[in-house]
Amino acid sequence: MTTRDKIVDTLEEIALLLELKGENPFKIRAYRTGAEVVQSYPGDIVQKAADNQLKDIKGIGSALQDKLQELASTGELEFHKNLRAEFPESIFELFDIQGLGPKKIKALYEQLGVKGLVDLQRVCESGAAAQLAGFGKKSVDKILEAIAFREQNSDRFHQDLAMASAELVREALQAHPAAGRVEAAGSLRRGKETLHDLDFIVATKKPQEIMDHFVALPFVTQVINHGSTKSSIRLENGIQCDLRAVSNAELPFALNYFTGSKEHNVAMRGRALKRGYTLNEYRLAPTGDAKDLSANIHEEADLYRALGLDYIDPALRENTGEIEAAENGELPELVELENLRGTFHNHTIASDGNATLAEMADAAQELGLEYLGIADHSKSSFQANGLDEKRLRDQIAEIAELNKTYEGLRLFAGTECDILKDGSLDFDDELLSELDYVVASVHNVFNLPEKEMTARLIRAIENPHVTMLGHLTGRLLLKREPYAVNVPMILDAAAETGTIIELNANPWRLDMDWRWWKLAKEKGVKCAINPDAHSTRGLQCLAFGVRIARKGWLARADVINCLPLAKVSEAIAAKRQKHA
Ligand code: DGT
Ligand code: CA
Ligand code: CA
Ligand code: ZN
Repeated sequence: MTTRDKIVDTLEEIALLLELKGENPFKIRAYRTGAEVVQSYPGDIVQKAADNQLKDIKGIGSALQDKLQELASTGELEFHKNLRAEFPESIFELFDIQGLGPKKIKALYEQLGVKGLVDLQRVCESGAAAQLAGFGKKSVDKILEAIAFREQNSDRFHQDLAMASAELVREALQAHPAAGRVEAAGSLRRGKETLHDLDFIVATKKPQEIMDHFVALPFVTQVINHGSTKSSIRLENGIQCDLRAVSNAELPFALNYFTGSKEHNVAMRGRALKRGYTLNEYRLAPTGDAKDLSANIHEEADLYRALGLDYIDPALRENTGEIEAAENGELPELVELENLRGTFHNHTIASDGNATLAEMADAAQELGLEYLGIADHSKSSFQANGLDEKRLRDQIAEIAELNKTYEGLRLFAGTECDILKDGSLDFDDELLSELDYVVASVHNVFNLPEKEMTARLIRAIENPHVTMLGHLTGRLLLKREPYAVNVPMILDAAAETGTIIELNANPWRLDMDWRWWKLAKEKGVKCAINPDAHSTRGLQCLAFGVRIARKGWLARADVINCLPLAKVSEAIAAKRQKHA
């Protein structure tokens, strides 16, 4: 059976391949839009497609309807297969390289026969790539750096892919009649920003049966290890998944151990020893005449209690003070997805998004949000079709009109304003003052020395119209390093001026990094969890943002988009008013 994800992936792949062929942009956009629609459609779109019932769905033209029917009913698409056959499989590797878009990939492929990463490295090192129009020595050096970076990180994955895969595995395991509790562990459960492999624990009386079932699942492409209580497989997308089978009684200990982190485990074991116990993945056993507590431990919470601790949420298990806080009853009550009432920093077709204002607003309402901030790019981001003054003023008016038509949803008019090289902003203060809020972000000149970059950001922070700072370090996880910036100095400036810092929830960014949020919170800096959505589906990235906020010890009170509409309106106006 075809899944929704498979359809979405296929449509997106077609769009990429058509770009490589230099096809008409409208045609390409039709596939991208189709992918969005399929992804976000509330009903069973796979069934509808198979039944050829897509006629009334906006965003799916007649040509696409036929293709979707074929795809949904047969699991394959002739058109897609033929397209793929025109290019080598390895061509997709090139899309993971920072600085390479479809145009450059096309030139490399057609003129130098570059079929994948190995070829790319060769033509960059030989000097051949530098001869191509639009390349040059500098950009070739950058590509070589990007290849090295990619290779260093080739065994790690982003959260979105990992979570989708984990869901698949969990369901397949749970389906086995001998499976008791099935729990995700490891970095997935801790909500790490990128992951190396997935770890699952299953409670069962028949471990061998579960292992045999696991290694034979339909999406397994490689069996790395097949044992009687532990096995490892590789999924179609390259992700490794480890499974351990334990008894019911062992489950809390195994779950705790395999959730990690290693550092947290070491601290827990040390604590147990001091209290007269050994702790491992199977049990907590008295070493001397301490009382045997095993009979009382059914859940992880019981284990923490046995060691004199409050229950520690997996997000916090990085040995960065959580054990001391748990001992003293000082753990924060972490923010939850359900606490979010709205969000800022979202794009529309006016810049580089692919949904209209109204489509974004509808999607936000469907998610149950009370407010949605629109922050399209500013004019210097011409590559993202940034708005100039005139277009932004038109958008402000359009948002005001739309606000009259919605009940229960308020749109905020904002901008994602470029911070220019010297720290000045892309729009003047007069225009900025007409907006409800401003996200200020760096989108070019990433290579300044730390001191200059920090001064650049602080200058932007000192502008009373800058409500929040977007994606603080510009990193693209597993693709582009963060630029150099002194984060504590930025936090001080933000605290002093009342500037909010964004937690960009896109799984490629997750920026500002979770390791800094505890410090930010101590300094009184507020967080905005922003999906940086470029589509209606992009709004769902909020869930990734919340996972990272939890890793950063943030509570509801630290996150401004947990505020109801009236309060958040005050919060985003506060800085400006202070300086008026
Ligand atoms: P990853 O896979 O690199 O994204 O991160 P993890 O944390 O999932 O690491 P993984 O899969 O190697 O191991 C899962 C957990 O098992 C880890 O978080 C803690 C526990 N663990 C693994 N090896 C050791 C070890 O040598 N000592 C201790 N104390 N715990 C370990
Ligand atoms: Ca892991
Ligand atoms: Ca593992
Ligand atoms: Zn941005």
